[in-house]
Parts: sequence; C-alpha cells; structure tokens
Amino acid sequence: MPDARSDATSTALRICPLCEATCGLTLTLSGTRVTGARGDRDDVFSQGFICPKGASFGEVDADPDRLRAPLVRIDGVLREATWTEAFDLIAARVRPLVEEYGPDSVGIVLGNPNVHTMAGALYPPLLIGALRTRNLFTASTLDQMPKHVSSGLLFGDPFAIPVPDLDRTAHLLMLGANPLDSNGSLCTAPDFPGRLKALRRRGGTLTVVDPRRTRTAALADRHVAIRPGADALFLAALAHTLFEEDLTDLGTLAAHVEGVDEVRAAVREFTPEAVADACDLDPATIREVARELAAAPSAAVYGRMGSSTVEYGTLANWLVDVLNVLTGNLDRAGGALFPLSATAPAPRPAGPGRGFALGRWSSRVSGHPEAKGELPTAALAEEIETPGEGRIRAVITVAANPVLSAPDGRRLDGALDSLDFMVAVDPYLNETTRHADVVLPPPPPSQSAHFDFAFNGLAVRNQARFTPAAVPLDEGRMDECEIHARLILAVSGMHGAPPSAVDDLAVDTALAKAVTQQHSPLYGADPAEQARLLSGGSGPERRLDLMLRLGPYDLGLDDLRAAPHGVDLGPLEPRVPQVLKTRSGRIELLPAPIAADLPRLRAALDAGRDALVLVGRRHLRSNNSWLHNVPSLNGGSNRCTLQVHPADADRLGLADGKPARISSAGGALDVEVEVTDAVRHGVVSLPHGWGHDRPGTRLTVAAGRPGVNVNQLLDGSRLDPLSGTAVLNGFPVDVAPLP
Ligand SMILES: Nc1nc2c(c(=O)[nH]1)N[C@H]1C(S)=C(S)[C@@H](COP(=O)(O)OP(=O)(O)OC[C@H]3O[C@@H](n4cnc5c(=O)[nH]c(N)nc54)[C@H](O)[C@@H]3O)O[C@H]1N2
Ligand SMILES: Nc1nc2c(c(=O)[nH]1)N[C@H]1C(S)=C(S)[C@@H](COP(=O)(O)OP(=O)(O)OC[C@H]3O[C@@H](n4cnc5c(=O)[nH]c(N)nc54)[C@H](O)[C@@H]3O)O[C@H]1N2
Ligand code: SF4
Ligand SMILES: [Mo]
Repeated sequence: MPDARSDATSTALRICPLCEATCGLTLTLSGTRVTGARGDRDDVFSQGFICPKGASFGEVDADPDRLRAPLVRIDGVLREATWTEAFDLIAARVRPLVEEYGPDSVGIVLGNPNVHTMAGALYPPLLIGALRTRNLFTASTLDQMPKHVSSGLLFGDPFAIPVPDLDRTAHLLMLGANPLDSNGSLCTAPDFPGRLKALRRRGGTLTVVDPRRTRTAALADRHVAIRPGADALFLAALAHTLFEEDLTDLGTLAAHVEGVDEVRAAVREFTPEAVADACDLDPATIREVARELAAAPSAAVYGRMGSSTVEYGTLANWLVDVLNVLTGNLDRAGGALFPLSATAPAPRPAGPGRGFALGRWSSRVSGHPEAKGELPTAALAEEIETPGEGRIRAVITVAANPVLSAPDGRRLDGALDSLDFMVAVDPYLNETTRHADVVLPPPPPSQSAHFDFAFNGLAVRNQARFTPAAVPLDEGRMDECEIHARLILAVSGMHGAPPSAVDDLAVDTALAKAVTQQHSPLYGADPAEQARLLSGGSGPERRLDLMLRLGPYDLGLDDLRAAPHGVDLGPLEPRVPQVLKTRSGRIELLPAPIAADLPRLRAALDAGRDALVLVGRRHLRSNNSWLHNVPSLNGGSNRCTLQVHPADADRLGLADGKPARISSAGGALDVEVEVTDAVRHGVVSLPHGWGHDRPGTRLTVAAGRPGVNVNQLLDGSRLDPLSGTAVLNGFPVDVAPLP
C-alpha cells in the first residue's frame, strides 16, 4: 500500500461508489493522494467505462470540507473531539432515553450512500436489531419502496427485483427513468448508455415514457410524453389491450402463475380510450405500444423514479411486472430476470414460503402502515414533534440528508432541533448533520475497502468484485465499519467492548444457522472451525468471506483478492420457481392489497386534471444532495433552474433567465426560469438536492451556488399509500413571474 510520506506515483483499483453503475476505476496516486481516476479497462463488468463523476473521484475524495475528526456539541457549539469523547457521550445519552421511554424513542434514518459502502450494508441491520426500534426511516420511501412492496406481494420477497436483460433484449419499454444522466437504477449496468446504443445497433427497439424529452428519450425509437402521475393508468391500458387483442402468452411461466383471470377482470375498465385523457395520450399510441411489446421476440418493461415516487407508485411497479409476466418475458433471457449475487444465501429448494406481510404495525401519529419494516420518511417530522408515548426523542442518521431529500425540510429542521439527542454518521457538516450532538465522520472513499452487497443483486450480469482500501487510513481516521460497530456497542449497553465483538457475533449467528440448513454449503460443518477458516484482515472482511462461502457460487474472499478486476459469473439465468417465497409458491399476480388499491386508480380516470405539475430531474454531474461541494461537478449545465415549456411560459408571463415564484402545499421558492421544449406543456421541472443556504454548515463550494430545495414545495402529506413513498413527481404547483 502507498506510503503517506512518499510522493511516488502508483495506481490502485477502486469500485466507484458514486452511483449504482459500480464502475471499476483505476486511481492514480501520488503518495497517498488520489491525483486522477480513469476507467479500469480490465474490469470484468465495466470494461473501462467512466463518467464525469467517477473521473472527479480524486476531487470528491480530497474535498477540504470533509470532516477529519468527530464533532461533539458542547455548550451548544459543535467542536472537534476525540473518538473516545464522541462514543462516551453517545453511550451516556442514548441508553437512558431507551430505558426511560422505550426503544421507539430512538429513530434511525438511513440514507442512500449506505448502499455504496460496506459499512452501510453490514451494520445498520445490527443497529436496528440492537435498538429494537420501530421508528426506522430510509431513503427507500423517497425512492424504490413501491418496487419492494410489489415484489414482496408478487414473488413473496421484497428483494426479488427483476432487472431488464439489457444486453440481450430485443425491446425495452422504459418508464420514468433517465439512465443517460443517472447511469441507471435498480438495474446495475456500467455504461448503460452504451448498452442502449448496442440494443438499437442489434436491431432492437427502445420506447421511453417520460414527460420530458430527456437524453435517454432522444435516443429512443419512440418517446411517449405522458402526463406525470399517469403511468399506472397507461400500464393498465397496456394490460387491457393485451387481453382484449388476445396478445398474452405466458409461455413456460404459466405453470407458476396464479391470478391471470383476476387481473384480466381488474383491468377491464382501463381501456386506452378511458385512460387517454388522464395520460394525455392518443389511444392509438397506447395500442401500438402494447402490440409492439407483445410482438417483440423478447422484451422487458422497466420503470424507475418517475413511475415510483408518484401517487400510484406501487400500482405502477406492480403493473410493470404484470406486463413482463403476461408477455412471457419474466424470467427468460432477453426479458426481465432475477440476478443471483455472490453474497445471496445459497438458493433453498423451491416451494411455498412465508409470503410478504404489509402493515404489521403503523406509524404512531398518522397511522401509516409499515412496509419492509420501515415507516415513511415523510412522516419523520411529525413523529418527533407530536407529544405522547412513543415520541422520537433521539435520532441517529447514517449517510442521510433528509432536510434536503425529504418533504418539508424547514419543518424537519425544527423537529431535529427539538430532539434530546442526535447522532450523525456523515463526512459533512450539512443541512441535516448541523443539528447533531455528535457527528462521526467516515474516511474518504480511497481509504475504505469496497464490495457491492446491494447492487450485485440488481446487476444485468452476475459478477463479483472486491477492492481493498487504495490507501491507508489517515492518522486519526477510523474505518466506517469500526465507527458503526462502536456505535452499535455504545447504544446497546456494551460500550467499551472491542468492535470485533459485533462482527464475531454476526459470524457466529450466521454460522449457527447455516450448519443446520440442508441447502447450505456448510450444512453439518463445525461452526467454530468454519469461523477459524475465514479469511480477511478485519471483521467486515471476515463477514464478507463468510457470506461468499455461504453463497451460491464456489467463492471466497481470497478468490476475489486473486482477481482484482473481478470474477464474471455469467449472464442472468431463469430462477423461477426457486426464487418465489409466496405462500402459494407461485407468482400471485393479483395480490389482495393491490386489488384493494385499484378503486383509487379507477377514481383517477375521472378526477380533475391539474393545470401545472412538477417533476424532478437528475444531472450527470450531480448526485442527490452531496456532490455540489465539488467544484468540477457544480456549474455549467448542472444548475437549479425551473424548466418551463414555451407555451406555459407564454401563458404565465415567464421569460427565460428571469425570476419566478413557484408555490405548492409546503411553501414557495424563488427560482430562475429556463424556457425549453424538453419538458412537455403543463409540466415544470426542478432538480432536487439543492438548497445549501442554511447557516451552520461547512459546504463552502455548495453554499456559493446554493439553489433552492424543491422538497420545500411539499408538506409531506402526499404518499403512495401502500408503500409510504413520498410523491416527489407529478404534484400540482403554481408559477408566477417575479418583478
Ligand atoms: N424531490 C426529490 N427528492 C428526492 C429525489 C428526487 O428525485 N426528487 N430522490 C430521492 C432519492 S432517489 C434518494 S435515494 C434520496 C437520497 O436521500 P439521502 O440519502 O437523504 O440524501 P443524499 O443526498 O444521498 O445524502 C446522503 C448523505 O450521506 C453522506 N455521505 C456521503 N458519503 C458517505 C459515506 O461514505 N458514508 C456516510 N456515512 N455518509 C456519506 C452525505 O454527506 C449526505 O449527508 O433523495 C430523495 N429525494
Ligand atoms: N447523475 C446522477 N446519477 C444518479 C443520481 C443523481 O442524483 N445524479 N441519483 C441516483 C439515485 S439515488 C437514483 S434513485 C437514480 C434514479 O435514476 P432514474 O430514475 O433514472 O433518474 P431520474 O432522473 O430521477 O429519472 C426519472 C425520470 O422520470 C421522469 N418522470 C417524472 N414524472 C414522471 C411520470 O409521472 N411518469 C414518467 N413516465 N416519467 C416521469 C422524469 O422526467 C425523469 O426523466 O439515479 C442515481 N444516479
Ligand atoms: S457511472 Fe456511476 S459508478 Fe460509473 S464512474 Fe460514473 S458515477 Fe461512478
Ligand atoms: Mo435513490
């Protein structure tokens, strides 16, 4: 490993943690400083692809605003402290709250970067288990929870998420996703843009459904500029058309599906004519899209943010896979398949499972049902503010910035400020962490080992890659895994125990279970001996090694170390019925909670139409709320402007480059107008993650171009009821020019 005292140049491999594409990077180092990054041409998965974010890895890594030491609030002021002082304070403050007010008095908030770190994959489940709180909030209810709920209901497993077989499909119907800027989501595919171009080069077709003419839509054979929020209606009409024109063909899947006739009846009213007005589409177009889907030799339907964070998000996500099933494309090459990651438990034999339960408990104040053990992040503020038994008095945020990423940040600001105690595991002093009593900063990514626990299970090709830390930990730094382990000990009454105790317990628990499971590769083995055999220099590496050994491939951590550019495990393969965990052991195509939500969708057919609604957008040189502090990623076309169609601009008296006031239920914002026909009429677009104008933060570059927080327009009351996911796309707004 490079030496901090030397300035000799060298290179090191690092999987990029900045988006779901998980590209392999080759870092150039001067001593221990990252001076550059290029795509690793030998990476088995990304084969040299890199985007501007990855290319700025060195700048992201070396941001001078990254916190170097823990911060502890003393007399109201956050000051640098030692790790011992920080964990002592956590231990002294959290346990008494739990003892006096119960486990639910501590809320846990997990943000998106947890899926981009080993620590975030391995420890939060243990933290939740240690605290036994039901007040768990994550970025999932601002994102993909509708997919988890839909998969839970259809397949019995919320993590069984079919991904489009990008490299082999003949037809991709994509809704509410813009992978040319996002690089893909719930579909891990380095160089997604190149893979879409390859699809078209081999004669395949791409249809993009999006109210904006995105860079992805510009690449498509067909762009369907739907009215926001109407995807579920559009998809129901596609299903209706397949039935009406006798175009369904489940193929070999038929033996594993129940409820097809029930779905046929359920979509009867959703004719293309009936949904046309709500979608603002020609019925003939809807029929053509359905026919093309049915006629394609293979096809995949794929939906993301724009069909998820909307009023009918779970219904839309359910319909995506209903269409994959009805056209026989689920679980076949070229369709939508279930990945099998190297750290997934070895497959158990096919057969009935325990099924997926929804709403096992509800949130205290508004009675929102839990989904996958989580409550809606949009309800976090009220759970802190509302007095009574079960009120949240302390919050632990890990890699989360809900003040910007969730609805009504101003209210959340006030709520976090009123807490008895708050801990943040975060590299920055930002809009959220400024409220903390203790901030525990992880090291920059070059100093952490990496393995993608989550994204390998969502990847278009099975593969496994591990990159050790590229450079050693700086003096005074603590590995994020150790931070998490010490945090767990501090809040669970074991403060002072060695952090390895947490990993040992996890290893022992997993081994004790595995040796009793007949389908496990370690069935019947001696757990103590297996624990001794584990390879890895640290607790988390031993845990990774164990998960690999318990997994479906004959792999261990040493194999991954011996293959620094990764191990290719082949294309996705059919997994039905083994993957199913429903009570019936079959795909349950019309689950009861979905059927119960359909009347709401029927009502939407005749509901009034809003004159102007807002949708979000992402920019290639941005990532949610936390990359605006990197100079090369902030500026140019990455700006927080309100995009308005020329016809709407005329109607409302708005002019390009001029200020306007936009308002909705949660408040009003002053923005700069950008007139462009890339948004359809009746739709305006404002990106999220901006609004870096609050005092008490340390984000020098971001504060210089703060932008506005789009989520201030929301009051937190608009949710997809089945998943508790906030409606971030397709809500009504008013816009007026400012003098
Ligand atoms: N209006 C609107 N709102 C949205 C969205 C939208 O499209 N429109 N998108 C939603 C989506 S999809 C998501 S996923 C959420 C994201 O919501 P969040 O996860 O709350 O927000 P992020 O901006 O990703 O912030 C992550 C935090 O993690 C910190 N961080 C960065 N790297 C690390 C690390 O290595 N370790 C730790 N411990 N912390 C780290 C950052 O400093 C930051 O504080 O936002 C949602 N909000
Ligand atoms: N560069 C960059 N990359 C990122 C991120 C980032 O912030 N920046 N964030 C990462 C994260 S956390 C995620 S979850 C992914 C998200 O990845 P994507 O889902 O691909 O990203 P979005 O840009 O949010 O795309 C949503 C699209 O839906 C459209 N849309 C809005 N409303 C509707 C609707 O009602 N119907 C339809 N059909 N379309 C609609 C929007 O116009 C937008 O083009 O990106 C990840 N990658
Ligand atoms: S596409 Fe994503 S993973 Fe690849 S270099 Fe860019 S930010 Fe990193
Ligand atoms: Mo996300």
